[in-house]
Amino acid sequence: MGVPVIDFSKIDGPERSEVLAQIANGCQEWGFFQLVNHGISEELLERVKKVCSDCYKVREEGFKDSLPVRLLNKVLDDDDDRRQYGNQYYLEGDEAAAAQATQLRLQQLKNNVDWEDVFTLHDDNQWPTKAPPQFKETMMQYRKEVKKLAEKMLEIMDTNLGLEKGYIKKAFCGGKEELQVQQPFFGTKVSHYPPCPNPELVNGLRAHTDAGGLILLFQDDAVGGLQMLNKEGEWIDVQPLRNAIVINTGDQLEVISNGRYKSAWHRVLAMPTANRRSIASFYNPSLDATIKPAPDLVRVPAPAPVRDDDDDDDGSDNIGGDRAYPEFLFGDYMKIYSDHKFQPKEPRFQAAGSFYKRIL
Ligand SMILES: O=C(O)CCC(=O)C(=O)O
Ligand SMILES: [Fe+2]
Repeated sequence: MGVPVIDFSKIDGPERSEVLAQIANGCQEWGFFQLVNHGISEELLERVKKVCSDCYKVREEGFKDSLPVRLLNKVLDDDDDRRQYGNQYYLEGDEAAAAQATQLRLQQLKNNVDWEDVFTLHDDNQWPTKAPPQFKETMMQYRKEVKKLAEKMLEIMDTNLGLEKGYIKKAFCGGKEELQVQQPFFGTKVSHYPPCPNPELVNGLRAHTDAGGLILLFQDDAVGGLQMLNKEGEWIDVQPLRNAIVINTGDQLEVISNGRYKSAWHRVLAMPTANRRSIASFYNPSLDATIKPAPDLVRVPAPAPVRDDDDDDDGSDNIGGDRAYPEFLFGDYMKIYSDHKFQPKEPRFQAAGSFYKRIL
């Protein structure tokens, strides 16, 4: 079984409450779900696929000289040399140490590189110079549509979390939406995962949780490889589904929802023979926004009971508050994330939180 698939066309009809419940379940129980009939036209999606695939035909040569390819070749060459000529450990007769050294190099490769070629688009980016015709026009149109979908989805999350409509967007603007000084950051990462001759030695993209807010992914129709870690701790496929949009929630929605929406670990496996295309759009807070749990989602300590003889009061509300996340600047979080993307998120929250306290 794959991640939940939700028919989004029913959100504005009589079945709205069922769809809201499906989305709530996707956010709370999975952190990943897929939308079909999401309102972005098939015609536009077909054009997006075409221009992105054409783009990679142009970039293909460049990948042959990229870091992952060079590192993989180096590990394989070293291994060949070792087998052919023996290395220092072999010469000393220590085969176990020789095998261990090889293992270490392989592990380093797996820990340090991703078998992917990517570039990112945002509102003020330089457009790729070697892009095919219609790339810019198509991607601008696509980004506009996906951004609209992101904002609609965030309002649904407001409703599902019992927050005032527009709360999350406003939080992404540092609470100053109307001043237009801090705007959410909206980026689109165009990724290509070329075939990998040794998929057992390297990942397409190492396991991580996403740093930001809401992620809307338009993945390949046919070539799989994306997996998420479910609540039971199993890696399961995010199954390719033609022209669907995959939604997942990032670390900042985990904080704002005070842990109700946990960002899920995910990874991309390298594929031995196929090219995989994916286009991930990130709707993130402004770098200047202060992020913290929504106060309405934090239980505050109840006032002390006035009477001692109140037998009905079992004190269950009086738990001293349950705020599970610190307050921090999203920009600080991103700086920490850039060096610790492939590590657990909790120390990142703590580090950004301590930094914030120090500058107050
Ligand atoms: O390529 C994909 O399917 C996922 C990409 C991803 O997880 C990311 O860019 O953070
Ligand atoms: Fe990701």
